[in-house]
Amino acid sequence: MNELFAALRAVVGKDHVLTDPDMKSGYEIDWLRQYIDDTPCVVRPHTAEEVAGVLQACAAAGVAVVPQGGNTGLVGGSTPRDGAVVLSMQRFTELGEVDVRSMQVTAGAGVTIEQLQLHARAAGLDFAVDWGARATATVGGAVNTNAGGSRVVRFGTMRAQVMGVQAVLADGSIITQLGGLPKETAGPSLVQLLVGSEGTLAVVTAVRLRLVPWYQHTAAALVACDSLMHAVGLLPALRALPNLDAVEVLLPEALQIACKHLGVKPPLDPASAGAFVMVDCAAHRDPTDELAELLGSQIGVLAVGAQRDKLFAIRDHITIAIGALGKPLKLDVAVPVLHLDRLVRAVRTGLRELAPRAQLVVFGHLAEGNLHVNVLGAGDAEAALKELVLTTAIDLGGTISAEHGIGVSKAEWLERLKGPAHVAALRAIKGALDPAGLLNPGVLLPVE
Ligand code: 2HG
Ligand code: ZN
Repeated sequence: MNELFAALRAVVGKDHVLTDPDMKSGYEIDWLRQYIDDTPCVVRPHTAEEVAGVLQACAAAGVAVVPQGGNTGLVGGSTPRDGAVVLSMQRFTELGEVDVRSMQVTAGAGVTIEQLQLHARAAGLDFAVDWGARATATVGGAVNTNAGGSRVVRFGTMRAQVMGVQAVLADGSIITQLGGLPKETAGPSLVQLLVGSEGTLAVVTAVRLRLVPWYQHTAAALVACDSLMHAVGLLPALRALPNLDAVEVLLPEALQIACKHLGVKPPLDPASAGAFVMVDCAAHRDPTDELAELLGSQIGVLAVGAQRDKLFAIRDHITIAIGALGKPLKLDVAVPVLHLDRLVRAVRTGLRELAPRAQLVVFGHLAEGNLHVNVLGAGDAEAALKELVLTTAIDLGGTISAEHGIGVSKAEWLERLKGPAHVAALRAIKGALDPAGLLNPGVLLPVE
């Protein structure tokens, strides 16, 4: 190891190879304290060339590398395991000038989503992908998980924002595709191959991103629905709203615990409905009227100005509120929206049988049929519950990861979702780009 430390210091400088246990500890555990393991060291390069040097040094020592951004992942994809070195991307904080003609910007992998949004807004534009961990989550992590969040209904996932990347391959070679051409048919897109690759194919150092208009007028509503079916039934009317920006769903427990955590009175009594839909509209002109019209025939509250921000603060705090109550089983599934109700009914039935005292907290992104199934206090039943939720999602034509990624949490499940031919093709790509298995082993594909 000492030889490796010396080689790494020669690449990034001695201040950026952390071996002291206190200095390393924050990188060895994820924000929700779900995944924890030791790393021999944390390396913090600053340039793509330094990343190349780090990868070459680690390859020579036969030590694997776990790339890490803001460490807000939920599936164990960016915390160390089996003695791997942590490659922190925190120092890639460069933000290029916003090009208002092409509506694009280049951001370093370590730029946080919030920094990117503020930077875009200073130029009158915005960055579309948004979720609660925006202050810490980074661009690199968002690319690697194909992050989604609450505005996918309007702008798509991270994949739709990525116009180019700079990335370092396992052998230290550097691919730079930051031109941001909206049209190009020059073979398959290596850039898009890296989106959702969870640090297993390359280390993304910079990203060329699409920006969107900055809609400064917003109006939101919380709608009480008898059931999840009722919530799904609202989708056609919601999609017809000209300025629809987000359609989130909260089952009563989620509304309850987030409000309790924040110490605020729930805007609607959680016990009064089977599901709550949180809608956001954003436009260049006040969109309150369109939302008020929709609400006319529903039970709900309209929230504008500071009230709108308070409503979405409740939504943004659900994960933290759950985390404050314990260490949950966290699953991120999606099914065709028509089957959402069946999914939740199956989960509730399974829970009654397997862990009747456990607390179920379900919320998510209604338009994409994406539910975050969180179970607190499942104890020994966790594995059986995971099996139940993931199998049900697959059987209903859905997926075991809609936006959090596969990580180590669901690597064993990928083949059940995708089938052997698909996984063999992914393995072939991995083997071609990273023959020694240096990059994030155990993530996405189980170690053979
Ligand atoms: C969200 O939608 C995130 O807030 C986190 O995807 C979901 O905590 C979760 O399960
Ligand atoms: Zn989410």
